[in-house]
Amino acid sequence: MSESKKIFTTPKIRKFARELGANISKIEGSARAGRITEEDVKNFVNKNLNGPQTKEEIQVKSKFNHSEFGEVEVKDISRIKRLSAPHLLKSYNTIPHVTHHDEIDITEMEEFRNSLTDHNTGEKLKITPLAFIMKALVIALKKFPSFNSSIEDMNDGKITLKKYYHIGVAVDTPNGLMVPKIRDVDKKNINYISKELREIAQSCRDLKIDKKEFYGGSITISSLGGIGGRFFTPIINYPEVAILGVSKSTKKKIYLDNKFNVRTILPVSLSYDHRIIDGAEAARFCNEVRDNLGKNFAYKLAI
Ligand code: CAO
Repeated sequence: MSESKKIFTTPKIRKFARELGANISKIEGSARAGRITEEDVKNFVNKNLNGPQTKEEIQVKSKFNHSEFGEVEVKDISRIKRLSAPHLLKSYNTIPHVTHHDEIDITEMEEFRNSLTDHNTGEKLKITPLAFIMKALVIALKKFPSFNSSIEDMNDGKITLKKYYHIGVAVDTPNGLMVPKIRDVDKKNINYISKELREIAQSCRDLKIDKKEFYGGSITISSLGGIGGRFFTPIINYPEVAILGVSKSTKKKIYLDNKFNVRTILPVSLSYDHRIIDGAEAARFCNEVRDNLGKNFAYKLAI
């Protein structure tokens, strides 16, 4: 394909291709006058996913015939996994990731969360810890705007700083991982955010969500807190520049005020794009999130 080939498509399709990590200049358009459609982008992504790319890959692939070693079953990989694969690969291969781990004392936050009741019925409110974390994150994003940014092309020397606070949340579904956005978290209270998260996660699991909900985020939270584990290294959701991994909180004995105390400790793992964010800035950002969930009681303002 020649370098000077004209590309006929809409800005929306260009954006769609970019989000999937597909090079639009390599896609053949199937519509009138060679116009590239959304279907062309999907076909291109699928084709590139299925075919080995290099001689080495072909060699490695042909080395294994797993059925020689015992019974196997070959199944289709889900469509969502196939669509997200190039996106993940692009992030992993192009962004220099560093992951900063920290532990946050959320004892008071948990006491506060568990004390919340409905004004009318007096019943205990069921609010996910994630709603508190989202609020704490937004306050930190306001103080550290580079975490709420994107770079399209390092060579053009430009960074886009976002003035909105749309937090992506990784949702585990039977079909694979989806990352819808909770929009304008700065303008919503914790109870509302918690409800919205429940509803949006259900829509993902029922495959009843519009794909536009997956675009235009500030930063992503990947929470394994309801499942288990301690610390992991989340992959940044390109074109964002950071992602906060949240693990399961546990009770720990901590030396505090000259004695051992039992405290609730939340492990977090912040992966960031080292081209934009330095290690010291990441540590300060994490301190800010920690203080917002801890001694600043910032979440109390957001009820
Ligand atoms: N520590 C301890 N307990 C936690 C916790 C944490 N960090 N986070 C949540 N919990 C508790 C919740 O309070 C809830 O307890 P109750 O049932 O007693 O109320 C329970 O764990 C289950 O939570 P949940 O996972 O159903 O709900 P959530 O709001 O915490 O999370 C969602 C919502 C959509 C993020 C989650 O369901 C999910 O899909 N998680 C998986 C995400 C994933 O796969 N990430 C990895 C991607 S790879 O980077």
